Amino acid sequence: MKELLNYIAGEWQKPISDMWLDNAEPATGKVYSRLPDSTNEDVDMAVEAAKKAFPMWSSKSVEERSRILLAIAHEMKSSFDALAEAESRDQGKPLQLSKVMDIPRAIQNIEFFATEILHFASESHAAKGVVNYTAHSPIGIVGCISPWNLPLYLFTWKIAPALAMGNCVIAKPSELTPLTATMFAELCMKAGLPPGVLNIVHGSGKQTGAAIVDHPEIKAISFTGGTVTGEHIASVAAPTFKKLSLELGGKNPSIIFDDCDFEEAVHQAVRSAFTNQGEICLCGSRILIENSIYDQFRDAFVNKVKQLTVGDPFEDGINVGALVSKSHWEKVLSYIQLAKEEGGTILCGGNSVSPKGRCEQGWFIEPTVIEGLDNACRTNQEEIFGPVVTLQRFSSEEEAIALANGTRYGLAANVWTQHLAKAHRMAHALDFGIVWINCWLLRDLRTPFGGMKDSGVGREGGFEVLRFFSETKNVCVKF
Ligand code: TXE
Repeated sequence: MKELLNYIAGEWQKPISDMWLDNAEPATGKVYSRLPDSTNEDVDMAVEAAKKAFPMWSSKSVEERSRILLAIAHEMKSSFDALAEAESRDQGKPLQLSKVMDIPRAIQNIEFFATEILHFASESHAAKGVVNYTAHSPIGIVGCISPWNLPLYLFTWKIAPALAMGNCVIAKPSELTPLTATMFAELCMKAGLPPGVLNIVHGSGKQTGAAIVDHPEIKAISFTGGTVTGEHIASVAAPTFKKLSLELGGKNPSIIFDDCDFEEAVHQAVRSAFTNQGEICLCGSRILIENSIYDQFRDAFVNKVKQLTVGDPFEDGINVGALVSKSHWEKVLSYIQLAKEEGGTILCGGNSVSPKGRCEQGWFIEPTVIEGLDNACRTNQEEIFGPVVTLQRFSSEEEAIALANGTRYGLAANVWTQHLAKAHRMAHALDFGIVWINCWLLRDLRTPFGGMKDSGVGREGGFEVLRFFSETKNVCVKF
């Protein structure tokens, strides 16, 4: 069985406690590797390595840091196929998706922040006889904790800006998807990243994640994951005054007006609902449809959903792979049961799937569409994070806004209308960190990324994240 190790001080390290976790392939349900369940001692060792590396790394010129990050991106390109295969095996997503989304974006993350740092500038405020300027310096040692849905994509989204800014990093990928982060460490070695600059410590959230959050010498935490975990991290970190960036869950609406480009709206609503088995925090899981086209849209939508194929992520033409873990698979199935109990009608899907052959024991669920539920029920309020969506009607802009805003979450919304003024009105009225008009998951890495309400605190991306990963100082000079 494959053994994954921690990457500390530029070397592979076994967990000091010799505690291990099993890692399964979602498509087969079988354990195929194991990873450290690291403790405080391993995190201490990583922090010591980072402390040693920090003076050297932070004093490198931005050009030098940029060059090393670009060398890492180059190594990733050389290992593109191996990374894509590992990601699909570990996470359950179709291989094709890893090839067109996860791995290209992970490479882009590194390249983007490697070059963005060359253009990062701060403000200056001139007045009579005095000038103020803002200086940004690296914080020191920072913690990056990432989830299992887009493993290498979100891992690199955090560590690249942290490293570019001159920090040293203690990173923990999700214990459910540790493989590509481990491969990434190998590529960092090849690219010449100095030892201790990036340290990857594997393990469970409760043990390893908690040790990172608790550590007094880790000055900032960037976390993506569930809202409940985010609440917990905030409560633990607040008394220590660590900087926190929390990117949490969502219950995102896709809002379909009767003046939309119908074919495109149907196509993108399906994509937004079921890409990555619905396991993307930005997926549109509540589809709100204007009354006048409700029946027509529902029928076209359901018809398209029925054409999606579920099965082995490594087979050609598969649209929906396996859910990441048995417990998550059970959770999603329990929400389908709940939707029935709440009075919903299943228009398609609703069952687990057991494909013939090697994937018979895998964790698959049919893409599921439900109608007939009101906005207040749990199915419409709680994040399911699987291939399950609900349809609801609305008959005015005001009602659409009230339904869309009527949850605790505020991550992303997408709006479908050809009416320019209506599109802008909606964008302003929606309480979401991202509003896509006539598109979905169209990302420009320069833009601020994050949620309102219980979807998180802070913004990633662009220059925002470089400010997060730095200390800001006002320097006031009188002359
Ligand atoms: O997330 P967790 P899980 C949502 C989604 C999903 C739910 C639970 O609703 O069903 O979260 O998924 C680490 N201290 N999203 O259980 O537990 C953990 O090891 C420090 C939304 O996987 O939040 C992992 O590395 N760290 C989301 C990371 O936190 C802790 C993406 C996320 O795990 C910790 C994934 C602790 N006490 C799930 N407990 C999105 N918005 O993108 C756990 N961790």
